[in-house]
Amino acid sequence: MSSRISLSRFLIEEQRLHGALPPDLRLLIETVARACKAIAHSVNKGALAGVLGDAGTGNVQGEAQKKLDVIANDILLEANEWGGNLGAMASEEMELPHSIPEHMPRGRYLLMFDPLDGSSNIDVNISVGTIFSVLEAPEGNTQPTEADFLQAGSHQVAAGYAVYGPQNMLVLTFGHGVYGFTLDRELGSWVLTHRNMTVPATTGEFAINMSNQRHWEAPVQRYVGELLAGKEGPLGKDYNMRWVASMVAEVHRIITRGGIFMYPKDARDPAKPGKLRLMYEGNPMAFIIEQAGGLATDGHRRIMDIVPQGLHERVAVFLGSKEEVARVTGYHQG
Ligand code: P6P
Repeated sequence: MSSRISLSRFLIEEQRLHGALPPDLRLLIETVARACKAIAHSVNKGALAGVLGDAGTGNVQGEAQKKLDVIANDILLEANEWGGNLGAMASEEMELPHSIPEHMPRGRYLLMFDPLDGSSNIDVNISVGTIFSVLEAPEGNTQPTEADFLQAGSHQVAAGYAVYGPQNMLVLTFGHGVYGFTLDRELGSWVLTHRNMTVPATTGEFAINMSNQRHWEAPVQRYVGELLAGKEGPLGKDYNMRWVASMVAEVHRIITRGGIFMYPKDARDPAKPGKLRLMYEGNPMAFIIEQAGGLATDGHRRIMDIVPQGLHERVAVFLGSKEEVARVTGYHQG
């Protein structure tokens, strides 16, 4: 019987066999994974734990917070304060970075997270998730400022997401491929179930919120029009469409069976390059998708080449199967 490989064993073997994982980064990942287990527990209990519905508060994005947004954020903050491997954390839910308390040990890493992505789906029982990204503070600075977070996504040393769905899964990369773990709820452990996850290079499936069509830029209008034209159109094949309104669920589907996910710039707010957040959604998902052989651009350039100007910077996102992402990027540059 093939022995089950736990997350801890996988991380130690990565560290020992491939030297791919410094011990303090391994400990950080284990801490985040443990926090995601606690979040999964609350999400899975739902109404039984009285955690559905609105918190009655708003976040820095001006969005109404769900109770579980706040719960998930608090779980991640508390879990990561004592480990000694972080200088600071930044959350999509909070305006400023969260410093490690003075009496706690500090380290060289910076952790960013979207504690509960897609939380508008919580009350209707559709998959949601946690997204996280890890950077190293410049010169290992253990008293980092907001400016220390403003590094291009190509500087990430690790990224991952947990998807809370029919299965609870954790998907990780450290720059040496993408690995998936499924939560064994009886044992409460993440078990390696998907080695070297790879995005199929071609696809017949696209994901976009069609209700925004009239607000898209011309290249997107043209590209989506050609997808919808199907076999009779210039692309010569029929496409299917999906939209879950939960980026984690979309990315997980795409990394599993291919696809292209798009959240384009919207003419309703010309000042904003897009809806999604570069640091908490764009960069970690771009790292994972690229490590799985896909592409991730803002329509013009590689998402991971963008140098952020602020913690909550937005970005247009086109990511997934490289044939389709290259095509839509070509339309922007044509
Ligand atoms: P819309 C969730 O709020 C999110 O940030 C992503 O997870 C998701 O892909 C997108 O926004 C959904 O946006 O405008 O379709 O509700």
